[in-house]
Formats: sequence, C-alpha cells, structure tokens
Amino acid sequence: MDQMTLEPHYADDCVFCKILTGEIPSYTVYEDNIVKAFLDISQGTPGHTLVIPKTHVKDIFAYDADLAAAVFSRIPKIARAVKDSDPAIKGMNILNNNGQVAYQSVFHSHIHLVPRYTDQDDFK
Ligand code: DGP
Repeated sequence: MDQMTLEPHYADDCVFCKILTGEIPSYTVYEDNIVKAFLDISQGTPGHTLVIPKTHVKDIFAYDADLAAAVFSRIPKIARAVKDSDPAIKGMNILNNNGQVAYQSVFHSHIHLVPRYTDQDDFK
C-alpha cells in the first residue's frame, strides 16, 4: 500500500486543494505521496495539525477502502511526530468532522490532531 500512487484530483474552489497545489501557503508538518499534514490556521492548541488526502475527497462517506486504509494508517506516525516535537505535549485529541451538521467547514476531508498539555487552562 505504501507504494500506492494516487492520481490527484483537485476540486475547484477547495481551499485544501489550493494548499496541495501551493496556491495557498501552509506550514507543512509531514508529507508523502498519499497525505499532507500542515498546521491548522486556527490553532485550537499549539501544534494543532490537519492531515488531508492528496486527492480531493469530500468527507468520510466518499472514501473507498484503499484510500481510507492509506490515509488513516498514517495517523499514528504523524501523531507521534507531532507529540515528539514538544515534550510539553502529554496527549492528543484526534477528530474528523463529516457534514455541516457535524461542524465540517472545509469540504475536503481532514483529520484534526489537537495536542494536549498538562496546563490547558488557556485552551478550554
Ligand atoms: P472543520 O471545521 O473540521 O472543517 O475544520 C476546518 C479547519 O480548517 C479549521 O480548523 C480551520 C482550518 N482552515 C481553514 N482554512 C484554512 C487555511 O487556509 N489554511 C489552514 N492552514 N487551515 C485552514
């Protein structure tokens, strides 16, 4: 599966596709042939990272099994890399919103990695 190459498909007017093409700048945390991970513009906590497939997929309902396996199998490695980047990170919330009613605001599937710290008073 790691040898898998995706034929990227970009959607018009998708902010995350524009990040993939470099049209919109982002701070890259991790990147390979399947996913890109970058800092969320709205940092819930310091290090808040989004992981997106490199092809346009609207939400979880639009994945096929191979793409889901490829994307989601990468999450532990990226989560570890984010955690290891700062010894103050003690835990992490990982979440994925699907649909407007579930608070999805960007309709290119993404997984939030939200680091948690011992002193979280500032981030409630
Ligand atoms: P959600 O509500 O689950 O769809 O989260 C979308 C996230 O995307 C939100 O936390 C803010 C982030 N976001 C929106 N536009 C941009 C952007 O242009 N750059 C970056 N880095 N993040 C963005």
